Amino acid sequence: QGYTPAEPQVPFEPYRTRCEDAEVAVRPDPTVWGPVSSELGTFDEQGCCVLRNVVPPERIEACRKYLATFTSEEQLKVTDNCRLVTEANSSVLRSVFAVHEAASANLAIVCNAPLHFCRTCLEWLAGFCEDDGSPLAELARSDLITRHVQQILADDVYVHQSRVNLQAPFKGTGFSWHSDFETWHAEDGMPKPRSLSAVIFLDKNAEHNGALMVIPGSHKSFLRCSGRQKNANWEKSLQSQVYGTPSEDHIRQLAEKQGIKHCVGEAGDVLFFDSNLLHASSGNRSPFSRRNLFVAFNSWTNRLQAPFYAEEKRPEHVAHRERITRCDRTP
Ligand code: 6CS
Ligand code: FE
Repeated sequence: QGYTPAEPQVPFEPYRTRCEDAEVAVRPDPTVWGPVSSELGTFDEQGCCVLRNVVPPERIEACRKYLATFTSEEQLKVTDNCRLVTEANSSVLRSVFAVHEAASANLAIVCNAPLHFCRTCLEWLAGFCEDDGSPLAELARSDLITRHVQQILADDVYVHQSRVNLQAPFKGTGFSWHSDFETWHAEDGMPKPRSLSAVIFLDKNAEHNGALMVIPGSHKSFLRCSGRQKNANWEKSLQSQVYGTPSEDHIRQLAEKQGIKHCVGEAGDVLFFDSNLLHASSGNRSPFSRRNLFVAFNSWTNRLQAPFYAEEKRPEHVAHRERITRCDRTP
């Protein structure tokens, strides 16, 4: 009898992307990983869910006050702090990263490259360190948020990325359509979409001030994106994303079938959305600000590996892989 050697096992890569052939593929992984309470009823089917009045007004107010220190005139002159991202065509602040960490941890980030930081910048950061408590950090890891996250992901969780997106009045330019997981897989090495974002509304979110738009149910597909970035793509992509944006035909195809929904709500409401849900936001032409605290949680068993489709990993303040701690688990 002739012997036929077994075919070599090619590992199946369901989340292949940044490739030649953009296409709509099926997500083989679950969308909720354990039993969830009825409060989170729409999460499995739609990939998102807004819970009302989760955060008390005093805590929202404390976050707004703290944030004002970042957006002061004085601070905006300090453009070399890597945690701050401005809009592409102006010095208007767009995002502040790593806000779930205490101020002293943030100082440590910039001190990795002390030569690049001017004296004003260091003095300003040192000022923060005297008062290490940050209401944003407390809120990001609070049980108000994490108990829902732990339920959906059915695992210990940690913060993969956090930021405040400001969508400044008149000036905010929004975000083009994308799945977060596509970037986190390609550029950060996140194996599976066992992750999600909690968006804490620090202001009212309405259609006119840049509320997040989603295609409900799109988290069940995986849209492979064409084109491979050169390195340090993140410096540009956080202002205006080019690589990792699905083809317009594929977005249309899903939106025609499943529609587009604005995730609106009041300050203190919290939106939870799957890491693979297609979302975007228009700019903010209204006179009202739309500040949101985004906290992306990943499952402890799904921690980052080497990037799947990028030469180098992104910096710690954009994708945490070293300074991570499990969030407390409530019984
Ligand atoms: O880069 C990130 O991690 C996030 N930012 C953008 C512009 N797209 C993907 C993801 O949401
Ligand atoms: Fe996103």
